[in-house]
Amino acid sequence: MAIRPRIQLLSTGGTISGFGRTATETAYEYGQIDACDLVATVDGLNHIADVQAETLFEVGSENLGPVQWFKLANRIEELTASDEVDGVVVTHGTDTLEEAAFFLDLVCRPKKPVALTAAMRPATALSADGPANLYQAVLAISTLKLQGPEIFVVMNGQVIPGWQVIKTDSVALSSFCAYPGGAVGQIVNSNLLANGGPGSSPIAGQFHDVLRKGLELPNVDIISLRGGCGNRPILSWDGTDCKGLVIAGFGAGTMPDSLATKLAEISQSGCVVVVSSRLSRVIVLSDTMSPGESDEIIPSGFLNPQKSALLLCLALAVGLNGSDIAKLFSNFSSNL
Ligand code: DAS
Repeated sequence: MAIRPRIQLLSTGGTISGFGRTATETAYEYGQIDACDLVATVDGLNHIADVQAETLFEVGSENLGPVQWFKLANRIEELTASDEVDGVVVTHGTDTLEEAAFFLDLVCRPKKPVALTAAMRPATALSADGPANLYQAVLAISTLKLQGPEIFVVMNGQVIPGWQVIKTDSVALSSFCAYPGGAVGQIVNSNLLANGGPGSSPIAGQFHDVLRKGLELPNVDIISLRGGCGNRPILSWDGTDCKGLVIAGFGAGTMPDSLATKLAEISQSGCVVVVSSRLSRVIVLSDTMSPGESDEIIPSGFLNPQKSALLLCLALAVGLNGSDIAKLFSNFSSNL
């Protein structure tokens, strides 16, 4: 047998490792399956790789945040630096998978490919998607086509650059897609059809110091707008310990004029303000935002509010000022 790639599996919890009460319920208990059990549920996995399993956490990803992201990122750096490891697969919840993947892209400098995967249905569900997703994630980074030291998300047969992944549906198996680009690979049975596009963001690993020095991430809030809100969301916002604020505005970054006026005051008081959109496929540019928005207010490009908040958080953690942060966000609105 050809030497099989050595893949390390890191399990963090989520639906993929959950048990439902019946095969037709999507509600489930977390952490019912540890990493070793997850591997055992996937027939044929040992034909494509030698998988070693490790349980990092056993929680829903709605409860994961900077503490766990740092632990996961450090473990990925450690494993991918090892000559004994050819790649890392992370099983994760779906709800904050896009933040975790973007965080890893920005702070990690992995030496081998990393694939995150998850499941929309618990392991006990009829046609559970977890085992196929796990198989495909291992396959994706075991083939020679995706050997770049990059972060990918593999879901429902799609190989997606980690930083571009968005969750678009609460329950559909096809919930994850790449935005604004496209998938860099499609898996059919045991074949990876890869167009080999880049998996890393334009600023991949730029915040490696945050990981290396264990810098604290400052608070950044997101305010989501609804029609007719006027400036009330800002009047009721307690921004005392917030150095950054992201607005999930309408369309391509519009908002009520009265709110734009308040935001201009906030941005001039030292709080860095980024405007994104409440839509799932976002484009906010300086000339698409509301006219009253001041020059200090930063358009998010095609980053959705949660990714904008993460990038703003990291930028503030390393001490960047407003104009440097604006340059950072421009990486996500120029041609790639
Ligand atoms: N509880 C959610 C999570 O862990 C569900 C899931 O995994 O899909 O993200």
